[in-house]
Amino acid sequence: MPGMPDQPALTLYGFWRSMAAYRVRVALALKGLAAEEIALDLDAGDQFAPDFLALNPEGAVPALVGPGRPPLTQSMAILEYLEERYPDPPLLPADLYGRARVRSLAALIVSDTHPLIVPRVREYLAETAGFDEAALNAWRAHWVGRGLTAMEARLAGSPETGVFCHGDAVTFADICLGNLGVAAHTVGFDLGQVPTVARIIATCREIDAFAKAHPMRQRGAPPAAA
Ligand SMILES: N[C@@H](CCC(=O)N[C@@H](CS)C(=O)NCC(=O)O)C(=O)O
Repeated sequence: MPGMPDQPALTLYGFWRSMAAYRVRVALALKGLAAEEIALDLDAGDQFAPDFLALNPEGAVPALVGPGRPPLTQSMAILEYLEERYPDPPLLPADLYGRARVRSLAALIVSDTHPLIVPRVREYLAETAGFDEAALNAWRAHWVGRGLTAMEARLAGSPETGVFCHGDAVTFADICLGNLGVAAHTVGFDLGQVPTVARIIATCREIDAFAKAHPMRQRGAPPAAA
């Protein structure tokens, strides 16, 4: 497995469509780290298999397993771990305010947008709250659109925004924005409405680490769903 010469063997439990696994995949690649990926099928309920629940009792991906320690879960905790353990290249700014701004932008997506569209929420809406397919699609489009619009307002209105979300280097915020861009495509959101967001997503897509992490390039992705 290619990667840093003396890096420990890493195993990433993911799912081709998972936004949270995408974040870890991009961060690993940007840090030059290799991980073997075990592909779960969340649509088939693999996240509730006893073997996987032993790794993450929450029943969610990603989980990152390394030698000699329990699994790490929660994508942003994993990113923070990678950042401290492998600081080069940095994915957070050097200054305190910059780090807080980047984490704030990331949280808008990771904490306030993504949780509303995960499978367990969609399943609850369908099975308990009576949502049909159209209502589910409207729900997902609403929250993805709201997240993208809020990101546009944050980014377009800030002097700290540069080539990327914060200045001219990739940070956690771009990793999170990249996967919201994938969700935008899924719900048919026109990125023309959010030009700053669209520009940054397009710039990120030119970077190998982002391109290779794209859901449609993962094992398990349906060939026709591009
Ligand atoms: N906040 C968590 C989110 C984890 C999460 O919900 N992952 C989704 C896939 S993107 C999942 O495994 N969902 C399983 C389910 O909802 O049943 C993180 O960032 O790691």
